[in-house]
Amino acid sequence: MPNNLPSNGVLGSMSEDFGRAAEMIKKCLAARSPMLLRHHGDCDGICAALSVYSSSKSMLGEKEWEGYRKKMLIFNNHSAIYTLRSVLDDMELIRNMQPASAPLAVLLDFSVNLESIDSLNALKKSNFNILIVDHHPLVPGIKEMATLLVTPWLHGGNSDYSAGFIAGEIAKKIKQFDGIEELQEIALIGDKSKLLTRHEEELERKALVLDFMASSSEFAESLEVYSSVLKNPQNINSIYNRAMKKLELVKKDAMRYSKLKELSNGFRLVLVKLDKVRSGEFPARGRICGEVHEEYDRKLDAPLVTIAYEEGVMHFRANGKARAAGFNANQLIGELKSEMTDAIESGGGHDVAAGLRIRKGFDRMVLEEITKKVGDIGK
Ligand SMILES: [Mn+2]
Repeated sequence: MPNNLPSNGVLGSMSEDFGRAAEMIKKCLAARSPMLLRHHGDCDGICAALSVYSSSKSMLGEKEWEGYRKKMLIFNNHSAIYTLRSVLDDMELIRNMQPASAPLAVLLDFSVNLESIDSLNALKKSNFNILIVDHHPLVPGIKEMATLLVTPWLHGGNSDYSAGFIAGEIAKKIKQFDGIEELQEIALIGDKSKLLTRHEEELERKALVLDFMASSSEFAESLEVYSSVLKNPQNINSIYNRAMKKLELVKKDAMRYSKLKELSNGFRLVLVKLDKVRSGEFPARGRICGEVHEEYDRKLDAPLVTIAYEEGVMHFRANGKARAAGFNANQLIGELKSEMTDAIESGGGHDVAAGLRIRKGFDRMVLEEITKKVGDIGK
């Protein structure tokens, strides 16, 4: 298993940060200070949280852990944004524990965006130590908010080093536990990282199971539950089969409401009308976009951008050829934000996968502008 994981210059350059991050967590545990563990609610974010959780448990040992566990506040963050509402709740809950020393906030796979800056600032002003482990493209001002920001972007890497992968490296320096490397691999699969040279089928199944559980309200959002399901092949099988069935149904529906356009610069643009697609809780809208995108990508040999949209929201996916030809979703969103300030509410993501929120009444205008921008690439 470990030989399937990447190791190269980026990781070497990050290793000092892995050590510092592990020290922050170990120090908090040793002082029995409260720890806020907030993670993105997807496969990658859950793997990241499981790494920190299990290595902490392993460091303290069964008995000490029992006493400490209630001082670790764990939350599933349903978007990439740390809202003010969430941070105020978090701060109050921690304050009620009357911490003797500075509490630690560990933010995993989310919050590295302009929309979260006010929340990070609130934490900072309340004397929290802040450890952010993320791999989304950086925006100015975030690094200064954190006590330590661990991201591949500060070391010549990119989003392919997913948060769950990085958190696994940190966990190894807190305390080893069984299955760290498996979690790292599942995280990379979940975020479609290009660092993996091969995918083990069993781990692909586990990645889908975590995504399914994270978005279905019938499962408690508990790290213990995730962890015990991952260890039970029967649970994996039955949840995997349900997830696949649902995924296939929704994908079929979404394909019916998709339309392929050929632009004059050779780019292909797929538009998916999401408001017609009924999915319920799973798969997430962004994932539907990804599934349709992959279906077209298998058949076409061209730069391809897929946009799935419904009122007020757009999801983007692009293939390697589009990226190589000059498409960058995150950059495109940045341009829209500055050029159409009235229309864009928020947005961001990775180079080839991102999302956008649009103010009421502007959908059409924004879609036209994006089509134009994609069609102008390379001209
Ligand atoms: Mn991620």
